[in-house]
Amino acid sequence: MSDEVAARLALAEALAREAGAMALRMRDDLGPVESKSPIDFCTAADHAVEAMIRARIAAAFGDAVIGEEEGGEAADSVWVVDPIDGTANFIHGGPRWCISLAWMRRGRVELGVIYQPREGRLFSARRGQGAFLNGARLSVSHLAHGAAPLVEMGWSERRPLASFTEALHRLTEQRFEFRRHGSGALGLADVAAGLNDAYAELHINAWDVLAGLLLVREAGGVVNDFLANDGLTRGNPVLAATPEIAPRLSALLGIPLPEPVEMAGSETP
Ligand code: LIP
Repeated sequence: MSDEVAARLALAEALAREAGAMALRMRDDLGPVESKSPIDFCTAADHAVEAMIRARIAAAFGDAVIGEEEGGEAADSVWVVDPIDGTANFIHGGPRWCISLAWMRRGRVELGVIYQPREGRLFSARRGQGAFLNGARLSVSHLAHGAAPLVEMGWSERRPLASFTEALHRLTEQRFEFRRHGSGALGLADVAAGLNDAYAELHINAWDVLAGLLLVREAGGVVNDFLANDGLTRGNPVLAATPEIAPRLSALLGIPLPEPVEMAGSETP
């Protein structure tokens, strides 16, 4: 049987670059933004990028797609796509936004690609074969920096603001540094790259995280079982961390980790 994962990984990397170039072009003539909630917006670029990605996947493989803007249904062979993650940053003109693509086969994430066009960073992982940034192998930090652990925490209106601020308070009490940057996918990619020591959010969607969670596992990190309890369609909390702080963060944030805590290259849910 031909290597169907390799063929899809090659398409995902090419698609991420093409989608990134499309989003950059459209940024120059953004048009009106569409409000999904008082702080959650999308643009014509989000819709156009997702439509292009869907069309190219259909032409190449005929696989199902679940996307942030047009939705979709689970299937044995399904892509999970965020056309522009970090849309608020994209709208405001900042660099911290990306394209995120993951492919699942029979319920297991086999590949993930995240591309940040403004910084030229292409993150890529295939299950069991490591995580890479522009071809260079990645590793989580293992706290090699010797400073306070840095946790990026996301938040959306899907959870009360108090739950977020209480979590920040607990992190601070435990001498963790924290940041919020508005793109869960890039927050996870930076854990895989050792630039964040952890990423957490009390509720986030599958299209924001599936590629990034595979990157973190393949870079030697620990992640929660995001797909449990229908996480693919309902979303879930997310926790991804360098192993040295994963148990403490799990207890502090109330996000369970699978037992035993597995390292990169083992079975991915
Ligand atoms: C974003 C997520 C981020 C979350 C933001 C937003 P979007 O996705 O990646 O983790 O905290 O509120 O949901 O909407 O930019 O694709």
